[in-house]
Formats: sequence, C-alpha cells, structure tokens
Amino acid sequence: MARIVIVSNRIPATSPKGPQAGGLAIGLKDCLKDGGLWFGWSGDISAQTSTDAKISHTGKIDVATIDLSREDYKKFYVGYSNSTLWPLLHFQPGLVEFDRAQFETYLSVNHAFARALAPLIQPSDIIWAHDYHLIPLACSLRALGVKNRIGFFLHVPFVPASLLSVLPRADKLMHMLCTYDVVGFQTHQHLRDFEDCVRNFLNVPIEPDASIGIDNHPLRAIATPIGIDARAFARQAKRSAQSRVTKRLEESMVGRALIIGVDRLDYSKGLPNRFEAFGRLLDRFSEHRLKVSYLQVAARSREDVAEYQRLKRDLDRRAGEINGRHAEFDWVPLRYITRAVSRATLAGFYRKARVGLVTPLWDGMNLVAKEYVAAQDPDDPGVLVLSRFAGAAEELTEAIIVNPLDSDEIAEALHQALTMPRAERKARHEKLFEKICRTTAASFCRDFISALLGESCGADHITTTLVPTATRS
Ligand code: ADQ
Repeated sequence: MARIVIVSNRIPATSPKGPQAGGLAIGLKDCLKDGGLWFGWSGDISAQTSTDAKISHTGKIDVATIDLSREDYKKFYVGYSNSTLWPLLHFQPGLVEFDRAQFETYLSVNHAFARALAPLIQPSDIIWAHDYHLIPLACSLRALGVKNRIGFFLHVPFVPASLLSVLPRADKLMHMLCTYDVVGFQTHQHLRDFEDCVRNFLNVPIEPDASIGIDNHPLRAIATPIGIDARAFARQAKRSAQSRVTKRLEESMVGRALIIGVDRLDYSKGLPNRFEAFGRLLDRFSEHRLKVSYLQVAARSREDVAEYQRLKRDLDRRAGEINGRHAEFDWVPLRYITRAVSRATLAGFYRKARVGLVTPLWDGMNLVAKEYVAAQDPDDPGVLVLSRFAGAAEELTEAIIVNPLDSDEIAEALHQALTMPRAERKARHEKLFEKICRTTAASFCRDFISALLGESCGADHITTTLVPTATRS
C-alpha cells in the first residue's frame, strides 16, 4: 500500500487547542486514519523560513512542519494567497491586489515547502497537495527530482477564463497547475471552468485520451465533491441535543423558532446580505416578529487581512442596527457570536434550528450545509436555505435555493422555510440526507486517491494529455 503524504498550508493537529473553524481539516481527517505523513506550515513565525521540517507524531500520523519568516508570512499568506488568489477565486475581482514581489514570494515559499518535504519522500509515496496556497508545489518538487505521483485538490471554486485573465501571470499559474498528475475540483462547473482555462491560457484542446506533442505529460482532471461523515455527525447531533449547552439554548428560545448560520467570518460567506435579509423578514412578514431568533456563529478568521477587519466592523454595526430597530425588552432577534464553537456544540444547535441559513456569495462546497442536514431529526427536520453559488447547491437541490445577493429573495425563502408543512420538510430532508450519505469525506478521499493511483474512480472525470505551450519553447 502506498503511503499517503498530505500537504496543506496549515496542519490541523498543530493548531492551537480549542474549536477550529475550517473545512479542509474536517474533510481530510478520514484520509490518514490508517497512518501517513501530513506536511505543512506550523503556524509559527521564526526569524527565517525553515529549511528542514520538524517531525512529531499524532497517533499513526507523522506530522512535519516548517516555520515561516514574518516577511514570507506577509507576502505568501496574507498577500498573494489571501489578498490575490482568494478574492479572485471567489469572484471578487474588485478586491484582488497584485504585487509582483508577493507573487515571487508565493513561488519561493512553495519551493521552501518542497525543499523541506523532498527528503521525507519515499519512492512508493503518493503526494496530495491541498488548496490555492500550493499551486506551484508540484513544479518545485519536480525541479528537485521527485518522481512520485502528485495530486492537487482545490477546495475553493475555480473561475472561468474571462475572470482568470484579470490575474497577471495567469498563464504561469495554469502551467504550474498542469504539472500535477491529477487535479481535483469540488463541482462539475469548476471542472468545466478549468477546461476553459486550459484551452485559453495553454492553447491546448481538451480531447479525452488524446496525446499531444512530444514530451507530453498526462493530466487527469476530476470533479469529486468533499463531504462529511454524515451518519456519525447525525449520531453526534442526537447526543448533543441532550447536552447542557443545547438545553440552555432551547430554554433561552422560550418556544421561538431558531434560524442558524455558521461560518468563518469571511466576505465570501455573504454575511452582510444575510443580516439585511433577516431584517427584511421582520419588516415584510410581521407574523415572525417575537416568534423567531437568528443565531449567527461567525468565527474570526484571517484578521491580518485588512478586508476582514473591515467586514467585522461592518457586521458589528449591522447587528447593532438590526437589534436596535427590532428588539423588544424580552426579545433579541439577532444573536451574533464572533468565536468558534466546538463541533459537538454546533451539532446540537443545528438540530434545534428550524432553518439552516447558508448563503455564501461564492463557495467551493460549504460543509455547513451538509452538517445542518445531517444533524436534523428525520421526524421533524428543519429546512436548509442555500445559496445557488455554494458548490453544495449542485448536489443539494431539495434545499430552498436562493441568490445570495437578493436579500428580498432570502427573506422570502426564510418565510417559506418557517411556514413549511412538516410533510414537505420530511420529504425534502429524506432526499438531502440520502445525498450527503453518498458523497462523504471517505468517498471523497477514496475517489481522489484512486485517480492518483491511476485507477478508475467513482468521480466524474476527464482525462487528457497536456503539453502546455509554455513548456514547448
Ligand atoms: P471553509 O471556507 O472553511 O472551507 P466550510 O466548508 O463551510 O468553509 O467549512 C467550515 C467548517 O468549519 C465546517 O465544518 C464548520 O462546522 C466549521 N465552522 C465554521 N464556522 C465555525 C464556527 N464559527 N465555529 C466552529 N466551527 C465552525 C473551504 C472552502 C469550502 C469547502 C471546504 C472543504 O472554502 O468551500 O467546503 O474548504 O473543502
């Protein structure tokens, strides 16, 4: 059996204690249950970016980490990764910053990852890199002579060529992406957008199994949605519903219906529009006044990036404004917490919520949508209101699907969800639950690893052989 080497920017096991908010760790926990190596940034800043990895062990997993220098952290992580690529890949070209020095640091930090990782690689290992921080990693590893199979999964959306063309050096980025043996995306739409970019930036036609040029490099691109262990999460939710903290929440509701939102505090999650929509629900459907409360759990995230600081100030103001306008002495309509909450607690809260409100402006998948569905009581389930621009909307079509920019449409969806008859709630939930049990964290890992091993896999995929024009000259 090949050893699996996961590479991601952050290593979950070495993150500070306490609840963590972030989808990547949740989706990959299963993948190394039989052991393997997980490599990434320690989360620590040192005088210099490390040249060698520090090794530790958690259970059967070997964990290898490097530290970053402050300058590399700023240019690689805060800069190119989160102020250039993140807004671009979330369809926010107006927020994209570009600085050539940051791009160079993005490449050099990937090279530092590769230099520290290469000595740890055994001949039969397969290497699986995760997310937009690590697009150049395969190029760097190949330059150091690593011959193993290397795959890449993009957790966030991919964009059409017309949008990628906004980015300086987009052709170089595409070329680096195509150095991987397998590239995976969350949805068919992202896969189609990738094909579009291959055609446009690399001038390579997509012809399944076609061989192009001489020193050709076969690339397999697949769409395989990430998921959760839905049945285990459902069991957790049932247990958590009896916990002291869930009981406290329930008592505080005094019979009112609960709407819940759970997100990292990120501008891609559509929180300002969501707050606005809740205000409109109370304005337009007055029967819900005093009868409903909306709990938004928003874990602070990337606080070094200026745009995130602005977002937090904006939401603090909006929350105050909504409560100031609508609250009564015995009713706080909007409860807003800017902290992470443990998964066990979240599971119980989801189960008590009549509506799960998941309205990102753009999102690779969105695991909160799946967690909310998993947590429901099948005999009296709540209703998922879901953005059409979350990757999850491609699968979860029995949710009430909304455009997250249209606060009135969200308010109408909330009204529909709050008044939906039980029989319809049960029928929708049954189908949704069946779907989230089909595409799980385990099936995601299995499909991707099969593709990387060159086997046929459950995921829909295209296989093509690419010789990017950039490498021909
Ligand atoms: P994220 O943007 O982090 O992940 P998401 O898929 O919603 O988004 O995952 C968040 C995870 O963190 C969930 O498991 C959720 O329970 C947890 N979480 C969120 N807010 C929390 C809070 N306040 N307290 C505690 N836990 C919280 C990225 C992509 C997504 C993609 C995932 C996985 O942006 O599109 O679905 O990776 O591929």
